Parts: sequence; structure tokens; C-alpha cells
Amino acid sequence: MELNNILVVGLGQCGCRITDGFKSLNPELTPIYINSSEYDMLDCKHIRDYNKHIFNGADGSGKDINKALEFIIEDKPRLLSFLDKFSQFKYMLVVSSLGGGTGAGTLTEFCRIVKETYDIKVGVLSIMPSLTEDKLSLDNALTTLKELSSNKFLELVDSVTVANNGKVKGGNYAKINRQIVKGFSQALTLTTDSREERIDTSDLSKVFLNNKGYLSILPMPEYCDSIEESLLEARENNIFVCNSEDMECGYGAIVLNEEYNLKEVASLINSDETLFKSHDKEDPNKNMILLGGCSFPRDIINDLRTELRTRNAKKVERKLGLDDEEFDIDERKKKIMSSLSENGNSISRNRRRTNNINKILDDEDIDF
Ligand SMILES: Nc1nc2c(ncn2[C@@H]2O[C@H](COP(=O)(O)OP(=O)(O)OP(=O)(O)O)[C@@H](O)[C@H]2O)c(=O)[nH]1
Ligand SMILES: [Mg+2]
Repeated sequence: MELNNILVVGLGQCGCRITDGFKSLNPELTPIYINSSEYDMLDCKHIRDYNKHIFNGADGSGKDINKALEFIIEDKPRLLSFLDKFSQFKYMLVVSSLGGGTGAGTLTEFCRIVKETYDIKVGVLSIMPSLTEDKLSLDNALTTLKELSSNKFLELVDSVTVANNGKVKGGNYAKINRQIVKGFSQALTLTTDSREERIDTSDLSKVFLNNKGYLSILPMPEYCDSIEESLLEARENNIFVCNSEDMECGYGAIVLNEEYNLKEVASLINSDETLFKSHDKEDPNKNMILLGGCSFPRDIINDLRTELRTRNAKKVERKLGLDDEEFDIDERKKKIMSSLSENGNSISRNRRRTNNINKILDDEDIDF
């Protein structure tokens, strides 16, 4: 990919910080910063008056994705005159968190506006909150991930990738951001000059731009004892979310050091179109599997749902004074229901409790 053809767009605080990191590592990239608050972007080094847009009249959303959606809808004319200044770019990488308000709440509408208005390829890099974060962040992430993984959205944009904050213990954002920026930048520049099996810019563009669907980025470690072990280690440490077993793709690229057998790795990947493969003799750090047009890794959506359900069941129990060692949701529900019908409280109190439980369950969007 020609880095000077790429516009990196930060939406919200996390998106703007990572965008700034992209510019620091790759001076050829052009960053722009879109947010609902100036204050959020004080630590961005490359922000200037001409490359920032603050939604009209906004001062943060307080993690409210609906409020953020209102910002972008109402501010569309101003946003478009800002974006017009950058209409020469061929590829846009939109970066946003999934757990906040501004970035998550404007992400899908932003992509829709851009695709409707400009002839440009759009890739999305979104940041999933750690499962230990507050409930509102997880709720926002669940809602936004449902949108991102819908066929409607995957057909609209050209690729979607998710990075997972939960992969770095302690949630050190500076460290996470460095890993994300380094890995994605390596993917963007995964060309090789190897004589036999060279990967050039046009090959790589196909992986990024000629696929619709999920883009899997899998940085590989030094070769372990077998390819299976190497893949296991790669998946375990990967900050980018990938499908755990499924290696189907449209166009893909693998660049590995000479310890790996390219044919063996390629035989594990099922590509509809083409798999570009090469050893990189010059740069032994360029060890990566890059697959475009994959199916969306739905496991992350299920993980979020399970975490929210578990928290919700605990909350209901706390209200009822139950103490349960088990975490099975159906068991919990049975216990709660039998406790309600068995204890000798007055019918009206029980009814009030049942109503309360139902209300809590409804609030949490839980379907038993
Ligand atoms: N990797 C990474 N994640 C971040 C960073 N800052 C925030 N996050 C994640 O993003 C979520 C909060 O989203 P922000 O991007 O700060 O929110 P926002 O888009 O500015 O929206 P507001 O709620 O309106 O401020 C948190 O739940 C974290 O998961 C960062 O610098 N790096
Ligand atoms: Mg913010």
C-alpha cells in the first residue's frame, strides 16, 4: 500500500490517539482528528487547526452513543466541508474505540456518509474494551459490534478489523496503542523484494481493497517446534482479533522468515482468490499472516454477551440476597424463581420482586 494515499481518521479519544501514533510511526500517512471534545485530544502531537473537526456545539458525549449519533447527523454539512479538503485520498482507515460514546456512536454513520459522498475505499480499525471494563463500555461495544458485523455494514465498507484491549494486562493504553500501530503498519507495508516470490504494492492492495469482510492480522512469532504450535502462540498473543480456527479468506498474504515452510503454512489457508506468499530475507521481523475477506469473528460478540449476562445475574442475586457459587445462567434463574415461589412472603411482595427482576432483565436486554 502507498502510505501517502492513505488518510487515517481518528473518531473520539481512543481513535484520535491511535491515529496520532500511526502518524508518529509513519510520517507519510495523513491523519485527521474528529471528536466531540477538544480536551480529549491534548496529547495528540500531530493535530493542527486544519486537520481537526469538533462536532458543532458538542462537549463530549459521556459515553452516550445516541447523543454522539445526534452530533454527526446534525453536523453533517460542516463535517462534509471539512472532509472535502481530503477528497484526493484513495483509502481511508477509520479508527475508533467501541466502548466510548463519540467514536463508537458515530462510526457506522461516518462510514455511511463517506461511502455515499466519495469514491474511496474504507477500512475500519475498531478497539474492543477489555471485559473487565465498566458495564456501559461493554454495552456500547456490544451494540456497535452488532452493527459492524452486520452484512449491511460489511458490504458497505471494504474491511473491518478489531483490536482487543483485553490482550494487554493492566490496560496500559500507551503500550496497547504501540502494539496496534506497529502491527497494523506492518500489515500496510508487507511487501517484499524476494526474487522468487515477491509481494508488491498491487498484490498487497488486493488484500486490503479487493475483499469485503473481516481483515485478519496475525503477527507470527519465531518458528516454534511445529506450525501448529507457532499458530497457537501467535493467536494467544495477538492484539488483533482473528477467527480461532477458520483460515478462509479472499485474497491473503503471508510473509514469513526462512524458518517457516511457506507451502506448509499456505496449505492451512483456504483462499478463494489468491494467497501471496514470500520469505523476507531482508527483514526477519516481518513475520505475518494477513487474510482479507474473512468471516467476522463472532466469538468476541458472544464473549461480551456472556460477560454482561453473568454480571446481570449477579446483580439480580445481590438484590435477592442469594449466594451462588455457580455461574450458569439457567441454574441461577431456576434458583431465583423457586426462591420467589417458596419463601413465605406475601403475594404482593413476591409480585413486586418478580416485577423488579423482570424489569432488570428487560433493562439488560437479556433473552432467556
Ligand atoms: N487502546 C486504547 N483504548 C482506549 C484508549 N482510550 C480509551 N480507550 C478505550 O475506549 C473506551 C472509551 O472510549 P473513548 O475513545 O475514550 O471515548 P470517546 O469516543 O472519546 O467518547 P466519549 O464517551 O464521548 O468521550 C474505553 O472503554 C477503552 O476501552 C486508548 O488510548 N487506547
Ligand atoms: Mg471522549
